Amino acid sequence: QAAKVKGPFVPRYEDYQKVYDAIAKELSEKDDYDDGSYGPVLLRLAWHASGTYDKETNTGGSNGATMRFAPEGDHGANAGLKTARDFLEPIKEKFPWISYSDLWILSGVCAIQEMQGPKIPFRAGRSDRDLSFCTPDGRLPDASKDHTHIRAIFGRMGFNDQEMVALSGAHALGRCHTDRSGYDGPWTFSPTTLTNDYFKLLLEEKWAWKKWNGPKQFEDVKTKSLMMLPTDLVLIKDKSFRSHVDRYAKDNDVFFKEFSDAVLRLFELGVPFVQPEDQRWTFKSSFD
Ligand code: DDH
Repeated sequence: QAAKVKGPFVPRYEDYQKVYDAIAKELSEKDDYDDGSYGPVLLRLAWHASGTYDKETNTGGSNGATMRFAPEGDHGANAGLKTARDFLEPIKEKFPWISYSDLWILSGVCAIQEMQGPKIPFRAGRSDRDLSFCTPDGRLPDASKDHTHIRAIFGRMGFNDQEMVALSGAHALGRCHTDRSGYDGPWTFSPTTLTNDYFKLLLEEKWAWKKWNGPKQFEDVKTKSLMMLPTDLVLIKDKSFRSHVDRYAKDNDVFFKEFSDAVLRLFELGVPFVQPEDQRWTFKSSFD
């Protein structure tokens, strides 16, 4: 009689859904952070892990989770993201088989869906790499810059104008922190729910330079409780960007569809997947 041999554990859809559920549970339980959710900072971690991608050299991107190491973790743009990495540490302990790189991206997917955003289909297969894979500083956008910079940074990742604007809609979520970026305040009145309000507010509110001794940013003239970065205002000053802001402000469904497509692409940049494109997984949300 053949002995029962237990092969290596090969995680499947159900296993990743369990990780998703564990992140969603922590998100709903730890509701005393910031505006009531770790969701925005988890999304920012996934974006900053992915947004280092360079299509010419095929370096950077979410494969590797190299932000764990000092050179990249200490880049100015990544200030404050240790909060997100620490939040995920107990999850990693509970599911040691998942790579940090897949975990960070799965948590970005979970954050978007749990904050009532669209479904973001997911593929697994990222592997963690050592610090020799850290990307050089300066690959992520600088909020003080103009349209040339935005196109250079996102063009390097392979995105077009429409995708750049769609991705920027993530600023419906979360806030700026003076002790992280130096900027201050949220973009919308509902920073823990994904909506197209970022685009609506860009168009409908009057924006003026905030009078303070922090970095140059805008505030809404009416309530002075919302903010926009210089790079946010560029989206309504540049004609091509503006055409997409108009479309997204008018129709939340169009925004959700194009945001989902662009985020999916962002999260997959530079990852050598085995799982085929037509077999992505869509996870159930806690409220499905
Ligand atoms: Fe962003 N972002 N982002 N952003 N971002 C900040 C916060 C958040 C820029 C600058 C800043 C994207 C694009 C850009 C999120 C998601 C995304 C902060 C404040 C700055 C500064 C950080 C702090 O002080 O804590 C610039 C510049 C750009 C650009 O496009 C030119 C994109 C593409 C995304 C995305 O997710 C796809 C989120 C979420 C936050 C809120 C974080 C938090 O802790 O809250």
